[in-house]
Amino acid sequence: QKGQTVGDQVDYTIVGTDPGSGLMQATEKALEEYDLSDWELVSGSGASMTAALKRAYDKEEPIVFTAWSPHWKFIKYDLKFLDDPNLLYGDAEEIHTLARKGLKEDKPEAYTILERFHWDTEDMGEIMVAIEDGEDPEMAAQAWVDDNKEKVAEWTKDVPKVKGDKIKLAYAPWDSEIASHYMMRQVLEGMGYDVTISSVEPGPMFAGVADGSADATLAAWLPITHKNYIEKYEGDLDDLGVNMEGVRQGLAVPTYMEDVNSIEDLKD
Ligand code: PBE
Repeated sequence: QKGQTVGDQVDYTIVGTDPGSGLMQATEKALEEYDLSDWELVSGSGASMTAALKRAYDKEEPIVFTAWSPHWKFIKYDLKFLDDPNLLYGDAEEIHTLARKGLKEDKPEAYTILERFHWDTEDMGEIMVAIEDGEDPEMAAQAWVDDNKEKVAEWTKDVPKVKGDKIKLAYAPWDSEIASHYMMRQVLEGMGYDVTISSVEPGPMFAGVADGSADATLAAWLPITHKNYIEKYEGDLDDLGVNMEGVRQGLAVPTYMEDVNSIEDLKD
């Protein structure tokens, strides 16, 4: 609609994701720092966010939403992140693997695999798209493992198999982390582990690894996204390093919103 600001078009609403996520925390801060006090950030879930996106996208209607990559939405739809000149969403984010204290001594085989685990955004994207297309997550994860034996063999090389030892991975149910945790469950089961993957909210995910009720998580986005959680539990968990580079979070819009390219454009 000509003459309307982007705020008018979308009712000054940003479609958000789950309340405990780093992305929501960063967006609250962005609204302050970019002077967008007349905008409202609406929380929901990853699923409610993609449902709203699908509704808008199918009708080519305007929408401003919280987004992250890798995510199947960037593969299925033409979307763009809005520039973030003040870098409130970070610059080069990475995903880290975290383990509880003592895992290295208790389950050295799993620890070694988790420490070596590294893949890229296309790998994760394959599993995410398969799940979004309706495949069962376990089947989608196993298909990736079967198709990527060499990559998996780099993580498991010379690691002895175990006999049904239990291990528990905690994750928040973001599509990206559903993909990584289902994948790792298949790998660890292949090594003889009895694996539980447990879906929790972001706070309990970090708390669980810190208090030892979970053995590990593959889902720590750093240095910005989960900064608050990491600072809270510093010293209570082990950072096993980066499992994926080149990840990103921020605000996004469909590319058909041609005049909106920066968070600063939301002010007009
Ligand atoms: N996310 C997906 C998470 C990390 C992975 C961007 C929604 C978050 O904001 O905490």
